[in-house]
Amino acid sequence: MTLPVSLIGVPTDIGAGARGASMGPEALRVAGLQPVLESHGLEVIDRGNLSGPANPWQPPVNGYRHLGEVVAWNTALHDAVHAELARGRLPIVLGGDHCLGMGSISAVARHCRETGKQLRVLWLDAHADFNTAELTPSGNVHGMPVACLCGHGPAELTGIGGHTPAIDASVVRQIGIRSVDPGEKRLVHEVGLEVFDMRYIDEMGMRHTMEQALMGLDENTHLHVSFDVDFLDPEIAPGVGTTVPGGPTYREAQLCMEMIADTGRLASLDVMELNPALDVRNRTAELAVDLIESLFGKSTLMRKTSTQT
Ligand code: Z70
Ligand code: MN
Ligand code: MN
Ligand code: MN
Repeated sequence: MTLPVSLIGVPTDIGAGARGASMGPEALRVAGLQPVLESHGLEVIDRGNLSGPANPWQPPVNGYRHLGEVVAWNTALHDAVHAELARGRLPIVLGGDHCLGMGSISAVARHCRETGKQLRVLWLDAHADFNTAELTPSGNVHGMPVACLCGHGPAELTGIGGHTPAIDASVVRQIGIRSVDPGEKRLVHEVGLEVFDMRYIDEMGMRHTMEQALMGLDENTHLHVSFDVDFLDPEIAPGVGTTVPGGPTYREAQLCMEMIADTGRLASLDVMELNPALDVRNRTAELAVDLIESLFGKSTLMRKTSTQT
């Protein structure tokens, strides 16, 4: 399954707690994302950047910062992602902060409903992104997208795909989690979200973790990966707004991506929270491109024998 790829830049940091993720799309382009994918035989079209409101950098109102602007960006992204899927293409969303996961995944979920596909979402992140207006310590909507997608949030956000909730919590697997706020933790437990946190990865290893997270996929599965670059250990990925120590190493992250590639089911991707203002000589962008290359099947010798059963 080698679907043609469409790159969609979404240059905003509207939901973030630091400015700069708005420069993420261009940093990924400068790091060579398109030619790297093309070198593996993929057909790639860069659709350029979406546009939307500027970041007014205001304090929270009723528990949300910039709610109207967040809705505007996510509505535009929903439409763009859905259009690519309807054309039979694989959208790669170049973020932008992770509030954009709402527009992207609501479109993927809608497409799955329309085509009878089974959805699986892998959420690679240091954070659970499961806050609500009542629980959030910051008001930053990039800490809320998974909760909103599961129906916990304001109607303007939970209804973006025209179907509330956009997804059931049971389709999500979170990997790499190591920073969850107290109220957020309660809600994650309440909805029974499946979380493979760093403790789990430390004890069981990345191979077993990914075997569990990818269990139950079949020919009818649409696999969506939402990759928050702060998933990675800050030693290797300093260019993000919210670094949390103790993340996956380079080797663990590579294995994670390779095992996803081996399923052959990847059908849409978000690359979020890359912040060039905080990066060192575009190093984090280059690492992200390197990992995306593995996600699309870059292999060293003998790859298919070791982890497939
Ligand atoms: C915190 C909050 C967050 C990303 C930071 C942080 C959330 N839980 N998400 N960086 N990607 O403010 O809600
Ligand atoms: Mn995130
Ligand atoms: Mn569709
Ligand atoms: Mn994060």
